[in-house]
Amino acid sequence: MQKRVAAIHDISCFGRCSITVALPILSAVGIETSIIPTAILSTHTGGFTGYTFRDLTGDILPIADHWKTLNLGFDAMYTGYLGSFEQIEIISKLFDSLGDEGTLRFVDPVMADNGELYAAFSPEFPQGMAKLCAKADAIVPNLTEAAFLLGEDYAEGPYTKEYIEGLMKRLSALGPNQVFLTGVYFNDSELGAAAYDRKTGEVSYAFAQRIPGYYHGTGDVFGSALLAALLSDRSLSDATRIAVDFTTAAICRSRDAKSDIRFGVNFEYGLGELARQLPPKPSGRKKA
Ligand code: PXL
Repeated sequence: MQKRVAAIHDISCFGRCSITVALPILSAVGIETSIIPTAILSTHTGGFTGYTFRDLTGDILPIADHWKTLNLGFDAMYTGYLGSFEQIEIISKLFDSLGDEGTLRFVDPVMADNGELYAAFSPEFPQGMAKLCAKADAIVPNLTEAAFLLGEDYAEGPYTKEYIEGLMKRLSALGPNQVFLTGVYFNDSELGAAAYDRKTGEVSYAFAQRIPGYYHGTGDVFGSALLAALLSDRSLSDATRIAVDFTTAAICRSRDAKSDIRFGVNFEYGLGELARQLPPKPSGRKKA
């Protein structure tokens, strides 16, 4: 049986992030990807003005209730940008009602970057998101989100191993067994990700050459490639390395093409190679 993911993110109609990134990346490696859209926006909110925003909070439970009648199983539930504070509680319930013991609950706590909360989120949002992270098996915060989840001050880099590993351990104490931290750097020439598994105690790092500029949607490219690799039964360190390399290659293509940094990155040209790296692994789930 083919693996199946429920991707719970917004639809930003233009600007390659959230569902327009998760769907193609997961599909490319042979994973059936169903979606629950949290909101529809004309573009993402990073750097654009005048974007439309339709909150889909009222649609989530009816979609899930219909799915329940189909007795569907999911190998993973992957959450990202949420459309309202209430969705935290709703999705937390979906983890129980749509998920089962074989479901990887994979939470990207999308809410902040560069030391600041995104415009759409209230100061209470991080505490709510910490509760959703408590029910997750794996979380993928950037360094700003990590600090907000823990109620700590955001620290500017370069970082130390002690700080990064302490942060990952405190985050896993919230509940998730695995923590993947993005935006990690120990010097000004390299940038990457760190990973921690509470059960094994394993810590892993993957770095690449730092590319100047802030490219939008890269967290979603990283999270989607990471989930693709984990569901292809890659180890913590292999999956982190694959996701860092896939994301860096996409950023390099967009830099070389001198693309507008708001338009997202060219991950599409890397999908063929990702598919070759991650041949599909069948699902052993019990439900349809
Ligand atoms: O890539 C994260 C993201 C997703 N969705 C929306 C966003 C952002 C980041 O700004 O605005 C709508």
